[in-house]
Amino acid sequence: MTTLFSPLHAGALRLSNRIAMAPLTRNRSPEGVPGDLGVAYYRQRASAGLLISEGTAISHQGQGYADVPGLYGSEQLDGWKRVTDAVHSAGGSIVCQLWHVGRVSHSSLQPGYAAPVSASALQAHTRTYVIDRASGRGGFEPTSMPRALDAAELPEVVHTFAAAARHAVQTAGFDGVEIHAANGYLLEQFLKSGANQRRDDYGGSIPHRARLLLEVTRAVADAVGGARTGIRLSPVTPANDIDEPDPQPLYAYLARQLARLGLAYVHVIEGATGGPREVESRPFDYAAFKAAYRDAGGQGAWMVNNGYDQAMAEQAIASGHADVVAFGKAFIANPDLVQRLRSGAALNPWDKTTFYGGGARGYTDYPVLAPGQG
Ligand code: 8OZ
Repeated sequence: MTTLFSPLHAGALRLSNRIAMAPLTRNRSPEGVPGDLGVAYYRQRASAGLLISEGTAISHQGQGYADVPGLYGSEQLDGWKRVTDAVHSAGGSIVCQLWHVGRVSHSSLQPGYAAPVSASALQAHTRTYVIDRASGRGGFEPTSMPRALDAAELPEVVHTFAAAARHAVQTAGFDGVEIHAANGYLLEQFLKSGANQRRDDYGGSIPHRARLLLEVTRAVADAVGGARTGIRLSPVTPANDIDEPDPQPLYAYLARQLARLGLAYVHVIEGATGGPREVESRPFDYAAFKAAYRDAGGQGAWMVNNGYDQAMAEQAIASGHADVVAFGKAFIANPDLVQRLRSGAALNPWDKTTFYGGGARGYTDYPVLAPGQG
């Protein structure tokens, strides 16, 4: 019988179990460079079947939060290489989450204090995390008004995703990449009609709205191989003020198109990211979505996320609902989550106040089970 602890080949990725660490923003990489603490944090969690890095900006323009890591400077890539070396030495696998926030940014985080970019000049009613340099204090601030990207700029966006993917794998030593196409960031701003009012070939119909996402995914798969490429999707999340009134046909189309690209995995956030697993006004049939992918020949691993506890995760694997389950907050507080789930040991509770920013506290100091315990 397949369980959470059964190994899995997902494309070129080798998972020692079906428990993934979800991508988790931690805001501890000044100048976008992961440092010693980041190395320790990921190494501590290397027993996950797959570590997915925190969202990592593909460009300065793609930055939307203070002190998140990047992939566009050599020091950033060197910092990540130290992380991936540590994870590999500990027997783990790690992919890099490729992130462009689009309009979910603040001018103070943009090159030359410019306006952030999006599909349309529509401001998101959401907030982003900035750090006041004078006082060193962090806090959430409203996002800035974006400008609409010109169609002529989109090839550069696609190219930047592909270049970041190549750097992640070839220079920084990641086993693969995950395209962040969820949670109201740039690719969802094109995909979902609530943020896209374009009248060109990137707005309007489903194929037009899905076009940028698919161009990016093809380019990334060409750069590093589909077998080293995953994608994260969130069909109904309202995160960062995004909305799609009719997600089922949109995601059915995506499923059919993605099925052709030979991806390692598809990672689906079920419900509202970090919140309820059902969004009342936006019913969604996840089984139909997955069936559309499989029926179109998609062979990537199916990864699910959002509010799973052990019993739900075991059921998801046993029933075939999913091949892999990603855990977020539980991994923040339990570096040895795999061992704890295997042995039935109690889980450490998480401390929300140390999720974003700060130092070792709430990052690398959660206790692990003593040898022989659990
Ligand atoms: C929480 C805080 C900041 C960013 C996401 C990258 O929603 C994020 C994120 C989450 O995907």
